[in-house]
Amino acid sequence: MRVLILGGDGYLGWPTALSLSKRGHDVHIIDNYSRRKLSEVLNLQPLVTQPDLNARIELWENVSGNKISCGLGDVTDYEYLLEQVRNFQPDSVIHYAEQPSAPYSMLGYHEARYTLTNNLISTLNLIYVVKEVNSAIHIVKLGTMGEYGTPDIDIEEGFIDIEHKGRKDRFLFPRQAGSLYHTTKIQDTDLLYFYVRVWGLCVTDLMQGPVYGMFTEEMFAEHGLETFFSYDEIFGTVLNRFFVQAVIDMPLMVYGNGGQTRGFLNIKDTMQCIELALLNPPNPGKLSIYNQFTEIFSVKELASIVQKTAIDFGLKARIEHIPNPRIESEQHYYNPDNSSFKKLGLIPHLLDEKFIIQMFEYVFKHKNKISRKIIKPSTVWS
Ligand code: USQ
Repeated sequence: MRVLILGGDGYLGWPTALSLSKRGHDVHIIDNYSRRKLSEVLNLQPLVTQPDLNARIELWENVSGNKISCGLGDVTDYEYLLEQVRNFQPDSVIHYAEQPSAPYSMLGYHEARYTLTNNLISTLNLIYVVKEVNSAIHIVKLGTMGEYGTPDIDIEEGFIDIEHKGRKDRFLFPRQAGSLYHTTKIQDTDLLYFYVRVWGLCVTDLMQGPVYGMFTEEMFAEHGLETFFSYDEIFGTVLNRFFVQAVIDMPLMVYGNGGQTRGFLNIKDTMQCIELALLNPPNPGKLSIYNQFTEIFSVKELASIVQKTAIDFGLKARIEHIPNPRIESEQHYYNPDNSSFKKLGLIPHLLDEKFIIQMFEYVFKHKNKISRKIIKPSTVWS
């Protein structure tokens, strides 16, 4: 399969490129380094600085013998994206090229505007380019479980049948986001669903939960091929942050009472889900929505799991509940369906002690690079 990855230099984009390349697909990456630039501007560097895209690709070629091609450019530039897609002629496009951080989108007007324009225009451009070049191209779009919010009913995979005053119809599942970032993902889904209906496009929208870890089969084997590992308050996600906090003897920072519950997954399972989605495109004119997570935890449960392993490992890992910088429900019902990927063959890598120790060991190796001052949250929603 010829696969174009938009945002192929990022936390998930880069390992996806390696994973698909290893499995024999032809991969082309587009990236404008926006994630690197935002980290630099905010002075929030990932734990380890990674080589630039051309250097990473060369390293991969030396290790695997497989070629990956790339374009350094911006997918919000319509003409650029059109040229790249025309030249590469992909069977599928994976769209990761979005501003991925909820706290970043809440920093202020300029950050909100950047998130909104970057995320929506990149999606709109992709839709128009696919229509122009070949409307059979399968679009695989990264959405988020956060589109659904935390409703007091079971969460279906994308759609819900509603009976109202004696009549029935099928709708997108109601969405209520908890940040501007999550709101842009809802708007992406609406855009895609609209153009699927009017132009018969072929789209899979993946509602992914928070991802943790960094070792995929390809990255673990060879040093220098790792993905970014962020632990700061803007780009770090909760479990990855707990690993770093435990290693440097900082308390594990649970926001509020920690009853916030989400569907989590190991980065290895993101790789599996992406390939399963690519291999199972919907029919033209159909939007497939899959919920992409493997296990459900509250934040305080996660903190206890990390603490238990940390103590066995000789660390203290005190848990501290700090005032919640976000506006979100801290105690709620949460029962989302995730059966589609299991039916397609996903074999989950569940969170266990062995994995947590592997993460501690990785962080320990780079302990001297950790900046304590970028960990405490200062971005507030209100
Ligand atoms: N949290 C803490 N302590 C921390 C960091 C976060 O208690 O140090 C809490 C937050 O309040 C929140 C939960 O942990 O309730 C998850 O926060 P997060 O920062 O790990 O994840 P989030 O901001 O929701 O966003 C991440 C990714 C985003 C993806 C999303 C999936 O950055 O790209 O879409 O996870 S989901 O959460 O299902 O919407």
